[in-house]
Amino acid sequence: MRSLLAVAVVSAFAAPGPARLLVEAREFNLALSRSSVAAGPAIVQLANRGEDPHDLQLKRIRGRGRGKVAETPPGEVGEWEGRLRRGRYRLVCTLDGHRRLGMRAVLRVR
Ligand SMILES: [Cu+2]
Repeated sequence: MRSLLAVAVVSAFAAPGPARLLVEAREFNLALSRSSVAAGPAIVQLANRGEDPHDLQLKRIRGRGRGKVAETPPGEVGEWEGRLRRGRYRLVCTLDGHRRLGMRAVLRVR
C-alpha cells in the first residue's frame, strides 16, 4: 500500500504540464523568468509592473508560430495559452515606440 502511494505521487510530479514563462514589463524593457522553455503546450503571462499599458507579441523568428497577450493595464497580468515550436521567438511590446525603446527579448524553445 505504501509503495503504491509513492508510485502515484511520483507519476503525478512527472506528468508534463505546460511550459510556463513569466514576462515582466516595465518602461521600457521585458524581463523573462527564463531564457528557454520546452517546446509544446505553454502558458505565457505578462505582468505589467510599469505605469503604462503594455502588450506582448511572440513571433517565431523562422517559420510559423506566434502568440499574443492582449494589452494589459499597469498592475495586471495578462495571459496567452498555446503551443510553442522549437526555435527562437522574438518577444516585443507592439505599443507605439515601445519595441524601439527596449521592450524586446528573445526566447529559445528547445
Ligand atoms: Cu509597451
